[in-house]
Amino acid sequence: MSTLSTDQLAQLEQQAIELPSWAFGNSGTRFKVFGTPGTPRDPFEKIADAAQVHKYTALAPTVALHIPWDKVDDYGVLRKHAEDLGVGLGTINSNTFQDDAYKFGALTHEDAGVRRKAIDHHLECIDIMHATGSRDLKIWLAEGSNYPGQADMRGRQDRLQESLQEIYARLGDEQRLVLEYKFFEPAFYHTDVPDWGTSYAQVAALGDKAKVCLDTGHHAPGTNIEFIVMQLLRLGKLGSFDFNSRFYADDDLIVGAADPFQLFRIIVEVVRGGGFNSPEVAFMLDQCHNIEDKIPGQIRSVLNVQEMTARALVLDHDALREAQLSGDVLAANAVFMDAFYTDVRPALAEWRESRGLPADPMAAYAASGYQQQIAADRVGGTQAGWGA
Ligand code: PSV
Ligand code: MN
Ligand code: MN
Repeated sequence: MSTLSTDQLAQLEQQAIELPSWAFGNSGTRFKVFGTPGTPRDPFEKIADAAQVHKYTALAPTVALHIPWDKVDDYGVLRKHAEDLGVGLGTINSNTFQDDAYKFGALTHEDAGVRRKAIDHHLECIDIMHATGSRDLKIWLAEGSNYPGQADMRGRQDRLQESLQEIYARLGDEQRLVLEYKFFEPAFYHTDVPDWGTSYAQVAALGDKAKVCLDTGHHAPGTNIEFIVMQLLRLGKLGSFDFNSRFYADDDLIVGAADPFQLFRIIVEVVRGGGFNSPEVAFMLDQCHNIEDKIPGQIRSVLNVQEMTARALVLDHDALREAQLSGDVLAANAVFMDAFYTDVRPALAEWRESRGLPADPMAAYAASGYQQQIAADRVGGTQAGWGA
């Protein structure tokens, strides 16, 4: 008998994980950016690579763009290119962190002229969303200060709200704004959107079309991220996930690599809170592949999410509830751990084959020759954007 029921497999079939275009570009640290043979030279090639991930997994039907890294003359043409390859364009990510004008802030800046420039960039992103058919505008802000006394933190919150209101007012009826938080970096003393509470307060003041984006790498060590997931779902404000792994800071490593148990715990709360396969919650990767090949890195990542989702789905909620109600701490924990330790890999491999997919997507991609082909065809791939 399969480890996974027909109903669980039907739920897994609906799973969609958006890929970031920047995962396919070269990236690195402030010490060195290592180039990878075959790296895409433009947004069209990034999308072609992303389509490979979907081809072998059926898990990644959309690709997120980052503006201006993925700027093109005609987004209709880019959209058609994606659709011809079997994928769609997803979230549009704004960028107010690579321009000299933003040294002391963008949406929070004291100078109205700088705020205008940053707001206009977001309005341009919304125009792009209309052309790409994207629903979500994702805003991550690199704003804050390095020294106590440097900035008027209160004034910056007020200006942030004002700027966001102008952006929010431009959204179409079907569009949303998701505000991502991050506890530090590049600012080291204070960050203007450091935590879910601040993001929640800012988006709650905007309206229903504004939600919080939770990036798994953006918390202090030891943070109970699944609690935040539970709370945001409870409040109806969890808009999206940026999945990745961290050991030390914002490491952007492969999701599920550092702590698969944490990923499992997060997905258990997503399922519990009705966020799984809900249009309200977008699942996205936000990763870099500094030393490994990028396409297999992304294949590994979506498979990790699928595997932990399958384990979360086999959790016996009735048994868990019974143990909780009877105050049987150890029994409750044992039910929880039983699900986590269930090896769903053979059942997933069999199920993939039954749907005409490769049982082992990593091996199928490696055998396809695509990696060798792009290495031969593409010369001079670009960086993901950082430092570009
Ligand atoms: C910077 O921390 C960051 O990694 C954020 O997580 C954004 O989502 C991403 O860059 C892309 O802008
Ligand atoms: Mn992120
Ligand atoms: Mn990050």
